[in-house]
Amino acid sequence: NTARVTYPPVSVIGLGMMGSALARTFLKEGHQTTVWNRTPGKADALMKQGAKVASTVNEAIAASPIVVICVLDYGALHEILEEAGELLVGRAIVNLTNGTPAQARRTAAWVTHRGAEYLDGGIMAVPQMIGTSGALVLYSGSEKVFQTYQPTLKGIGGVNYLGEDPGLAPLYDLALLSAMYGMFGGFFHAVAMIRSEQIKAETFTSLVVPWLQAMSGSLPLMAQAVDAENHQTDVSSLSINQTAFSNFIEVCGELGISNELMIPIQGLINRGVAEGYGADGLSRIVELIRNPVS
Ligand code: FVH
Repeated sequence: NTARVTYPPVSVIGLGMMGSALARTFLKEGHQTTVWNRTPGKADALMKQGAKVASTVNEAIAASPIVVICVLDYGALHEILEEAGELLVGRAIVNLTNGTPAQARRTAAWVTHRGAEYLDGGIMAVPQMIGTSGALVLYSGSEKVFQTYQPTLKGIGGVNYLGEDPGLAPLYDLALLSAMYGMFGGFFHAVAMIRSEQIKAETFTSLVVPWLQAMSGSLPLMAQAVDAENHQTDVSSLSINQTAFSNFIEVCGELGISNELMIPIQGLINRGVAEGYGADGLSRIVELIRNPVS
């Protein structure tokens, strides 16, 4: 039943690469946008585009009912918010700083205790994507803030509200980024292999992209296996992967490249086989990660 506010004034705190992109987008969308950054020079370009530049954090917070914060980490966020005191009362704090679920939950409790409402967000985009349909921001925390300011938040990119638990957005964010880093890691290792034989990375990459696209098609089936806790396979067993993996490690020696990215995966496969799961498929690795050896 909360009223939707289409163009409320917005304050943006933190004008790094991401914060500046957010402020630019709010300005383009037609919001009165007030900005603050620890290092003042970073506000100059935004001022020329019509932003009001606050000379203090408190001035920025006082300027708008919704305050979007995007700084280095939660340590910086708390340094900033601790200055605000009574000014926080009644405001919507939307924190788009990268952090952990526990950090988000603690911060939500801290902010709420001071009379404000807290919405956490995980930005699944780089600054250049902000304001385009390619950007997605995951939100969790105050549903009232999400509903009230949804039209404003949609200016940044697509929205996905995950629920009242403020820890959910950073959990999904870090999990999605983990998947991304896994893909990048595999790609970097593969390119290092190819380059050691003087083959152009670009030539090779034209094979990598469709290969990874084809392999990503197996992820929903693996997810089903994880949810069902049934890792039986007619595709590829841990045992067969264990045998293949010794080739992945041996080729590093042959090519004179590092095996640092491959060793942890080999360790998990070896542990799975040693624990009696050799006939299971690769999805068993999720259980091995969830049950680390102490
Ligand atoms: N850039 C990206 O692609 C990613 C996309 C996904 C989300 N991340 C997260 O966004 C947060 C900010 O990242 P950023 O790219 O804007 O980072 P920087 O350009 O390095 O700017 C950092 C800003 O933080 C301010 N800051 C740092 N420490 C403090 C402090 N103690 N007190 C107040 N402000 C602080 C810094 O201020 P200054 O150095 O200019 O004075 C910048 O405004 C981050 O969580 C990413 O993980 C971005």
